[in-house]
Amino acid sequence: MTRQRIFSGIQPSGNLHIGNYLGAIQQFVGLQETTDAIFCIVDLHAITVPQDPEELRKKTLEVAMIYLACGIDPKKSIMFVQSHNHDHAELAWILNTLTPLGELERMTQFKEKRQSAEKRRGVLSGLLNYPTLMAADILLYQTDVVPVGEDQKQHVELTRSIAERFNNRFGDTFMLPKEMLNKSAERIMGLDDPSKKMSKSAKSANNYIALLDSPDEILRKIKTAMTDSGSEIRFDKKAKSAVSNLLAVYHAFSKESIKNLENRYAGKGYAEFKKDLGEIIIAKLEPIQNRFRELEKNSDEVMKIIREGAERSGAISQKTLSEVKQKIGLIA
Ligand code: AQP
Repeated sequence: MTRQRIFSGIQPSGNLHIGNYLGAIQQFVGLQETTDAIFCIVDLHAITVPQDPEELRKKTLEVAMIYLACGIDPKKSIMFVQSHNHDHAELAWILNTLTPLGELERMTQFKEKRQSAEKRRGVLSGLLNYPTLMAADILLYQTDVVPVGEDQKQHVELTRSIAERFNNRFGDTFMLPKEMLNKSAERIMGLDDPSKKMSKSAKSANNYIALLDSPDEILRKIKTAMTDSGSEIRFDKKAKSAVSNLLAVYHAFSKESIKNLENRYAGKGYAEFKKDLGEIIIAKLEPIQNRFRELEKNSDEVMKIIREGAERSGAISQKTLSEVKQKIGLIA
């Protein structure tokens, strides 16, 4: 039986946090054992909002090191930087010419990011076209499954309709991909605002626990994380959204059931619960941080891995792109 192809990406747009880890990277590590896995550092997506070039260079290499430190193994998967494989930008342009404006304007992420962009420098058309670039990323590899957090589900659905439209118009070309969510951590919410998802572009670093935060920083952020009225530690997303989010994080890291956690902390205050949670996060992140520090000393080796990854990804994407170009009438 042929292995399923999976593809996913992360933007080098800020400090990777436990939402990115639990919602995405942790799944990637397991999936590389049983699937044909491709992981991308989507730098072309990261420039759809105002960015600092020096920071982008630094963060791109940092995401590569975090992938490796979390357990992505280049012998089992392909790992590369999006802009190193030009097929992504080329297919994205072609897909843009086939995607109605209204479909892009309806995307929740665009609507949310547009609001903060408007306050700063105005909305860039790249932000609107983000989902067609993401569709190109996925469709170039004839991807079966896209492991993502819940916030990206709508973009995978759009990818499917773009692929269907292309297949109907030009004949069967693209696989129709499906999203795969990590049910226990599909949407980790912000520590300072449990009504919005944890996000690396949040205004305050108190919104998230970065994968590279120090133990002191982690304890401080958990200690100051929002809680709800009443001291009960109970999972109830509506009435106790902040505590429910902390319980979800606790469960995702410890694998202990929410019911067990509720029983264990019955009659105890937030302070003890938060202290234990902080310590669990520190213990889970410690080996990742240690491996990251080792990789930092070997950045040439990391560059070699991503360059080889770009070549290996290009060998696959080239086949799809050539077929697309031929089908839409571009001459070779
Ligand atoms: N809060 C979250 N809970 C669960 N999963 C999440 N992901 C992001 N935030 C959460 C998943 O992480 C992967 C990488 O995300 P991305 O870099 O493509 O950008 P994003 O989805 O827009 O995530 P951020 O952290 O909010 O970044 P910024 O602030 O730069 O936009 C995706 O699979 C995502 O679903």
